[in-house]
Amino acid sequence: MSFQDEAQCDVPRLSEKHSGIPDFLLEKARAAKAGIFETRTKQKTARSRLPALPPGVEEKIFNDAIDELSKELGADNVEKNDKPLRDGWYMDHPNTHDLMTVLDEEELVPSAIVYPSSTEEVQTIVRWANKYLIPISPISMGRNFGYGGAAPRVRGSVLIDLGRRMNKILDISPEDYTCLIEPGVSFFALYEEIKAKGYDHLWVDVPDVGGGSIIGNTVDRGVGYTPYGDHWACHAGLEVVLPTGEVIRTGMGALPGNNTWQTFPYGFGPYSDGIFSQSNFGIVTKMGLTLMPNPGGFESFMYTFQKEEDLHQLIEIIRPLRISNILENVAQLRHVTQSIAARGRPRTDFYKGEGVIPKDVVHKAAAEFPVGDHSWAYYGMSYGPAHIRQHKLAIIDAEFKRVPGARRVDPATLPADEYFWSRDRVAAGIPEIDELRWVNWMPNGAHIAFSPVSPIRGADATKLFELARRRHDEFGIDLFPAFCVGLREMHLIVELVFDRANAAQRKAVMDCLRCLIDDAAACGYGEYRTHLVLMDQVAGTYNWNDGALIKFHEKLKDALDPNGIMAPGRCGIWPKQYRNRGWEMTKESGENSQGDGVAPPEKK
Ligand code: EUG
Repeated sequence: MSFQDEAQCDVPRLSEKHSGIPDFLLEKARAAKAGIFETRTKQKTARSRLPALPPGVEEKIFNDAIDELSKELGADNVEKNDKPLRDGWYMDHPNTHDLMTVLDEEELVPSAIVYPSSTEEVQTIVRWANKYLIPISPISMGRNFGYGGAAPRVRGSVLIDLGRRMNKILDISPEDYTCLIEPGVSFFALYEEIKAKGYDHLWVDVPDVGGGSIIGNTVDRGVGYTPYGDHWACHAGLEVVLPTGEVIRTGMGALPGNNTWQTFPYGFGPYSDGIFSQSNFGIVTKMGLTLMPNPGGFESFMYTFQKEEDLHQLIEIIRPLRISNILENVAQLRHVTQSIAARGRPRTDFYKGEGVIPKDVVHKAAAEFPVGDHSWAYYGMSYGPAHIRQHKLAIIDAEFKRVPGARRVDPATLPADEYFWSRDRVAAGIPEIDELRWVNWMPNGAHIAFSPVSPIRGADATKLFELARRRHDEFGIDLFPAFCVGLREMHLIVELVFDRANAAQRKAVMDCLRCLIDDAAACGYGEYRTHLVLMDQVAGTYNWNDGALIKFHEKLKDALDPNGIMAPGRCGIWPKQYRNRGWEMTKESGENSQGDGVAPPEKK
């Protein structure tokens, strides 16, 4: 299919496909797709780097192994990744590569993709991988965009696409406000099911875009925007297939006949769930999740602040309000450049010059939109009945207005398609698709995130913002920062948007990110999450006491995964077979993701 043909086909529906769009977002998704294809020039080309084989496995042995697995799972459920790579877009995304690739698109590709239908079949695949020493890389749905999408870290791994056939909502408990789900359940799907069942008293917390897997997002420790925004903190119970093929249930799930798996997350003994988030120690096949009670009312609010320097004072005001829960949700504080880009128009609509878009151009554009000119915009939500909201909103208003030039934006003045309303829905647990729009800033738009964590302090916010600004100016990249304020910390999310068909831009973005990570670490900041190609560098910054934590992870890895087959390199954790062979990606390794083979199997 050419990209012109791709542009023609309709958006997949949730009623037809586990990863599809719910009907209520269909028109919006069609419009989003049209916007993306309007500026797409990247052509699909023939593959130039075939075959992609697992390291250390000869082609003949690989082919025999794949045939054997096809017999076990059915030929339809095992496919080689040897056809031209089709990018699609957010709603029709590839599992063959990273749609938002920052490297050559053929660098991080699996050799084959397999589709298990059950936990037992996942065990079968894991045992098969151990037999042939083939690295496997699980995805739930593969929508981890900005952090690697569906791609494996080791080229030639066999990708396990869990979501296609394991996408059941196994339970929703309207009494306990919990659910139990499989990897292929998206935020869209759970939201729709709760609505269909008429459970109006249950809310789902959703991230900026709702197409992703709930399990995938949660085990990568993603965030959403209601008081239940810390997804990992809100999960309760896992079922995990270990790298040697055994299956365990954590917490109360280990007690046969229990009825508390989703209501008491800890069980008895060590709390092992943590090692299955941001790791390569197991494949999560089921997860419990607590659901928020409908708060009985909600009201979004938005304030704008005029000067970039207001950031310091504002963050100081936010901290006590957030910790005391007057500010109740993971709100976003967004920079004006991103607000402009969120309108979904290409940068060239605003500016045709080279280099970073000038400030006066941004402010002039902002002044013409309904919200008006500003430097920062705070999007928050107050929950509960009107009289309770009023109490909290009055405190917030008095505090925010201490910043000279602070302005409350009256939602009644904002048209229905204004970005504010998309934030309003997300903070009310209604999934959205709008967030994608700033990717259109560039033709063939792609994004990759720099996501450092800091305390909620003005000095830290300013330091990180200035650090990001300096490096973006140096590398000629427009700066899109948003602060997401948790309870006692904030995630600064800087999305670097680039043309993925432009090798020079991809390199500038990579070079910029490598500098940002080092700069941040030099000031004591670390990332909460990162892209596959940056995981070694980020893991390397968490190196207190001569890398004691990294060594501990390696010890766990070698004990749990003696053959080193489970997602080698993910989160910077390499099994012993790969260590000291140059697999780590650093500034020096450039675009090369591959080391010098793997150690041969030990004689038994
Ligand atoms: C976003 C938010 C994230 C993240 C990546 C992207 C949204 C962009 C809070 O976490 O990790 C504004």
